[in-house]
Amino acid sequence: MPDEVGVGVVGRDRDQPRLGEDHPLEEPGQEIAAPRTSARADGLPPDAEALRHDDARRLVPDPGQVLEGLEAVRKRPGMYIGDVHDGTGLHHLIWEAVDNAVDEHLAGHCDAVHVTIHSEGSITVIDNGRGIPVGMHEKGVSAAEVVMTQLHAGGKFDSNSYKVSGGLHGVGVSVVNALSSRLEVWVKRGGTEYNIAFANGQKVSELEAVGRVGKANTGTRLHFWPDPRFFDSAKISVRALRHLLRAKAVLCPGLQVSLHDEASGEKLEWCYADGLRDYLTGELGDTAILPD
Ligand code: 0RA
Repeated sequence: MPDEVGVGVVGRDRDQPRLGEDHPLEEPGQEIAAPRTSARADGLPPDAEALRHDDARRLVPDPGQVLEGLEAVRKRPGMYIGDVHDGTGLHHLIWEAVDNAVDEHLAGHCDAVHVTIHSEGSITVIDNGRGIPVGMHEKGVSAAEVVMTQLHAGGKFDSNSYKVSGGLHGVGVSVVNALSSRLEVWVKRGGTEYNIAFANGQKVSELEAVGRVGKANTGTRLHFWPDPRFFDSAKISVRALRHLLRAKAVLCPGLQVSLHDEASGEKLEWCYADGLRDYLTGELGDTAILPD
């Protein structure tokens, strides 16, 4: 049904954050920093750094970009990911992770994204994009750590080579980290596999090389455990995910999208070489298509 496809692309515009999403972790009387502002509403110095490309096209921290830490997300998750009560917020974590793969696809660097819902409720999203950048900057912070711990206040990266996919986004994959009790990141890039881990948004192990891979074997694996303290319902709707992932596949011709639900054993896969045309042809079956 065509309206099912819309599930993934029509959604609440996160440029219009929901207000008044009180959260149990929030302490009464605390000032809440407004998200996505170009100046810091929280009074902290605007010296947090994002990433930019340097002259040699390496990703380096960009002191010009205003970022917020993850505390704002943990205080008011609903403002960043939607309703935390009806399950849609939980799905937004997965969507945010998947959209990074879609961004890589749109940039011409990724043709597969695999989502696994593990039986105990954690989620793995694997893509074969370029891999989250792993370069270090002089303060000893890796680019991967910046990506996972800094909230991008006004769009992901200003680099011309990296665009935001769905229009719903802009805060980035760091919200997944902010709202997960644990997050493990595995990056394959430049012939090396790296790992870095976080708990409750805080780094618990440094980015380190954990193995060698072929140079052309690149990509990112995110394994995260959504923190049940942030979500009233820990139940992931496989049906909703199915619709979203199929919509992503329809809208990204050539992108192979798969979903593995470990609890039921169900494995689904979508790839529409010719996008919407293939999808509609499949839906219409034998119905005559005019003009021919
Ligand atoms: C920042 C910059 C670039 C890629 C990514 C982040 C990236 C993030 C995620 C999250 C999941 N999968 C991802 N894949 C890529 C651009 C990298 C470059 O210029 O080489």
